[in-house]
Amino acid sequence: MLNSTRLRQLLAAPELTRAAGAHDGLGAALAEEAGFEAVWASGLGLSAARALPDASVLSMAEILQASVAMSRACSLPVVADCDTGFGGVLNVAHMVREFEAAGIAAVCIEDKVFPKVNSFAEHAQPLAPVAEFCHRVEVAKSVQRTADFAVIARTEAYIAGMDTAEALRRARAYADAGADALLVHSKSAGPEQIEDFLAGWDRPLPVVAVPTTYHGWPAAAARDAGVSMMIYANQGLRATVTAVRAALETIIAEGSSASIEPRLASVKDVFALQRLDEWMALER
Ligand code: SPV
Ligand code: MG
Repeated sequence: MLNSTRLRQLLAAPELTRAAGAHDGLGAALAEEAGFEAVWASGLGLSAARALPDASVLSMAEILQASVAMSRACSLPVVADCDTGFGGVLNVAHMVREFEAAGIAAVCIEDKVFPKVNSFAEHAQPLAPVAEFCHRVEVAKSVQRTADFAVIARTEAYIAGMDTAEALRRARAYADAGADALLVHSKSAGPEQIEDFLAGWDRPLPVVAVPTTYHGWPAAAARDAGVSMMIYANQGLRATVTAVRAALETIIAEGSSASIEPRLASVKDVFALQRLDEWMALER
């Protein structure tokens, strides 16, 4: 089954789909091992992995290559965070064809202005005009070659300080332009904005949420409120920073890694994630 078909099934099912943010194949393999149903190729994660800002610095080819590495490393569908679409509508068309041909299940584009900066950064978050973003969605949908490849439209209305009426106005327009799902982002401490949005949502499109700041919202409550997919976009990345920092600081402070060895993954564990045995069996 194509990854795109699998994602479509997940989004149509009554159960909540949980996607884990990742930035490499190892992160995708860990997402699958933990029981997630999808992988989010995170722009924040991919740029942070290179210690670069999430500010439209990475090229489409870099995001594509990393997304493919994640897709190869697991059997889950990958949703690629494609920011604003890497330029004009021609870039959007090229992007759709490349990600689709590479077996990525879906791309997500957001209604900010290129170059964008991460939604949590305390910088201006200007939005594109609705008609312009609708054109992007229409072009994206018009150039795909397989039926199930999905284009997820993301509104940053709340991120830009606008209200639910504006978030819904934008989301409805993107749905009517042909988007397959709608991601509504929020940086508030609780889920109230998402709940308000869902209360007014009157299109058949699945709604996607990213519980970074409203992390106390349980998956079951989100499902009951009408969310189809939750993207845990950066919890893995942040866990990595904490764990690596603590381990490396300990080695410098204590002169050895002895005290933390019980908490470190074994080399054997790493080999298993690399599927070393499967690979070596090819030689026999
Ligand atoms: C990302 O993971 O790059 C996202 C989600 O776009 S967020 O960082 O929460 O904006
Ligand atoms: Mg992003």
